Amino acid sequence: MTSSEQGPSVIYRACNLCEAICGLEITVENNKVITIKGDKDDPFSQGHICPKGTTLQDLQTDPDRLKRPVKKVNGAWVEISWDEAFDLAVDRLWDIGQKHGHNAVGIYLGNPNVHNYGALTHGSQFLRLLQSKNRFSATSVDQLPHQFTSYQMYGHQFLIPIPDIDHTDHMIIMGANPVVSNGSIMTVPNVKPRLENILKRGGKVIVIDPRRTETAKLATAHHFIKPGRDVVFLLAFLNHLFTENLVQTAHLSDHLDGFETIHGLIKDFPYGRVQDITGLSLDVIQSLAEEFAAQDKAVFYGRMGVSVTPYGALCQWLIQLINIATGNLDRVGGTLIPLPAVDLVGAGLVGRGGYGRWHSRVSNRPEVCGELSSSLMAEEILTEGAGQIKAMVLAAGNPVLSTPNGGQLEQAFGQLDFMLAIDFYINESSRFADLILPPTAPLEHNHYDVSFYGLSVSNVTRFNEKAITAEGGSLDDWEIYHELMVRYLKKLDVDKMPKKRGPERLIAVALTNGPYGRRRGKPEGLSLSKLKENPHGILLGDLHPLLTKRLKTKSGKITCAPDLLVADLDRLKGDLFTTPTKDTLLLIGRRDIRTNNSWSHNSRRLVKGKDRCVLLINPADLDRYGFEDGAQVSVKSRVGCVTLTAQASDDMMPGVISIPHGWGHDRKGVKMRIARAHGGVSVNDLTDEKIIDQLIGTAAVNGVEVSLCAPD
Ligand SMILES: Nc1nc2c(c(=O)[nH]1)N[C@H]1C(S)=C(S)[C@@H](COP(=O)(O)OP(=O)(O)OC[C@H]3O[C@@H](n4cnc5c(=O)[nH]c(N)nc54)[C@H](O)[C@@H]3O)O[C@H]1N2
Ligand SMILES: Nc1nc2c(c(=O)[nH]1)N[C@H]1C(S)=C(S)[C@@H](COP(=O)(O)OP(=O)(O)OC[C@H]3O[C@@H](n4cnc5c(=O)[nH]c(N)nc54)[C@H](O)[C@@H]3O)O[C@H]1N2
Ligand code: SF4
Ligand SMILES: [Mo]
Repeated sequence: MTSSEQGPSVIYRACNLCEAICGLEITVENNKVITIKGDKDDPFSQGHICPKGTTLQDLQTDPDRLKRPVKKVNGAWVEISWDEAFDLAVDRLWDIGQKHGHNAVGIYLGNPNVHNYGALTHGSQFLRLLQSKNRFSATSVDQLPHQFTSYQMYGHQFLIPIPDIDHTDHMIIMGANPVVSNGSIMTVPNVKPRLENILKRGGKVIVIDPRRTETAKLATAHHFIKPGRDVVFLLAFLNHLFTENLVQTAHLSDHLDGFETIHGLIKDFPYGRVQDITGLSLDVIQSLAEEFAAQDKAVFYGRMGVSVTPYGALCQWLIQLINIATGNLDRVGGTLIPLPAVDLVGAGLVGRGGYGRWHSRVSNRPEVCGELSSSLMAEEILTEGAGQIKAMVLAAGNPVLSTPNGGQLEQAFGQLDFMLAIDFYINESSRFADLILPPTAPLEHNHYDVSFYGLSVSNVTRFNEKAITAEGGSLDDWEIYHELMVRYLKKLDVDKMPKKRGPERLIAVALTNGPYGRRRGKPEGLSLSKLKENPHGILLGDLHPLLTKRLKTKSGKITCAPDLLVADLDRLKGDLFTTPTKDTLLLIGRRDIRTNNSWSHNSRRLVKGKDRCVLLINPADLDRYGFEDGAQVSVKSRVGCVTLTAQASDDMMPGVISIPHGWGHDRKGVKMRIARAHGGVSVNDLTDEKIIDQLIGTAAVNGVEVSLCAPD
């Protein structure tokens, strides 16, 4: 060892890759990661880790990861200095905004932003300066129905009730696969044993899913459902609670506004048609409802499979109503609201939500919770006229692979005057950029989970220092945004520049002012230094009933029948209940334990082995189409066609096929060598930007009508 080299040290840190936020134990020597393991002393995740956690090491050493800004010159990438890059970015965005108006600069924010506190704090400050109404994000291919429903019913988009998984006796899981996804809108490291514990307590886990998933396999029971039809199941379930007098709003009774109108709104649907529509008999649904109502502690939980469908908002509303009608909302063993140490909602640090405060230019579709549907992005770029998007800022996102009709978006991105990407990869989307600003890798910056402690099944807090010091010049996301902001403010002739202060300071203030803070006459209370002294994290206790005290509605009560959702029931009457169910194949998605949306495939460990980008299909359907197991098949939708290997699986509901998202890397200009060599196809070359939830614009990437044919 030379004098400048150090012996190994151990750093504890939360994994930033998915919502489970597992504690990691990272051994570092000479600024290099030696090992990554689960942190057994983390009071929340207790040593749990999945295969992705260890591969943060691969991301750290990936030679394809950018460390310095790159500019496209005659189609080739050229490294430039940070100064030149910041000037170029702001000059171009400013000029385009001046020439064509603020809305000519569009913004797309990807999922990793919510896992990166500096991007959240400083990104929003810079992006607000751009004053563009053309703001898009992964939210509208994801959890928008949860946010919208909470905004409508509880008065704040982030007052989202979370399943009290550790205390419930009965859990219905509709359209989620937590055993693989590790939980979502439910931060729950180590979810599998927690689900198994429900069974050990003598309780039940019931899964409703068009695929017999990994979660379904450990459940008490699994029921297939036709994709996109959950809303009908939920109506029949809720209606049965009313008709059988099983409704017991219990402790909620004084807090409900409009609940008495609900039965009248839903009782006249032609429930005789339910089996036709959903594939599940009315009897089964009714007995599930009776069983649910009979439990002391039960929770109904629905996630991606119900959210990203044409009726996602209605589904999430009905799920809230079922939990209310059975007295399980805001109750131990039902659903509860976390009380995070950095309390964004309580401190008023995030907006309540909104609807229709502005509309999209081309299709006149409403803004929802501060953004427009990502399904509208391509048309806003491609359709000429005043207000057309001419430039994009793409931050931590890969919409070509993650939003519907990726092919059309490629065409749109190809004709922009300017694109700035803030990303460390040249991937399927950022390859269209003119300039890429690469932030530090996750282990190279401090970390606090601003978002996920607010969605967590226990109250918990943890601050982590960086494990590695960045080499090669990359800056943290917040530093990038700060520099952009300073230059933009100069353009605006602002004299007083914001001080360069990192997100850590904001966390320190929010912690001490927060519900557990040192300032509240509690010298033992939380402060940033206390968190730094406890790198494994501090458990702040179980969730407890709190929602009724935190409601942000004008009436101070739960709005059970919001006008927009009630009106949307009419769409259903004129839609699912009247159109005959067609005999086409319906496409759904799939996640795999070794994937993380579109950006985990440049790690050899995560792509090795059997091809995972395959089409799963029921053997009877494969036969019906005349294909052998393992054959190459082409799948066609209105917008595109992809060819991949078909794999027969009894786990698929007849009439339904499944293709995972986040693949399709073998495209010209993608500079991720391992990912390209394991390219796969993109399911979002099949999903249709025209099929959205008409109320809030969420992309319906589940339940897409497709056909199969032999490859040309
Ligand atoms: N068909 C179908 N489509 C889907 C889904 C589905 O189930 N089916 N799921 C949807 C869901 S839930 C989601 S969340 C979206 C995800 O969609 P996106 O957020 O658009 O895409 P990601 O694949 O998460 O890409 C993240 C990008 O951020 C970069 N990145 C990672 N960390 C950082 C960082 O700290 N800073 C910066 N600046 N960049 C970073 C990565 O290099 C990568 O390019 O996909 C959605 N699309
Ligand atoms: N390994 C891994 N983990 C991840 C991610 C990842 O890419 N890989 N991504 C992370 C992200 S960003 C998110 S948002 C979460 C998502 O977390 P989850 O929602 O738990 O994950 P999905 O696997 O998308 O689960 C959706 C389920 O819905 C089913 N489904 C599809 N269509 C329908 C339908 O119409 N009705 C019903 N009832 N079910 C349907 C699918 O078969 C699938 O089992 O996962 C996170 N965790
Ligand atoms: S489940 Fe895996 S990817 Fe998710 S936080 Fe834990 S280690 Fe990271
Ligand atoms: Mo997501």
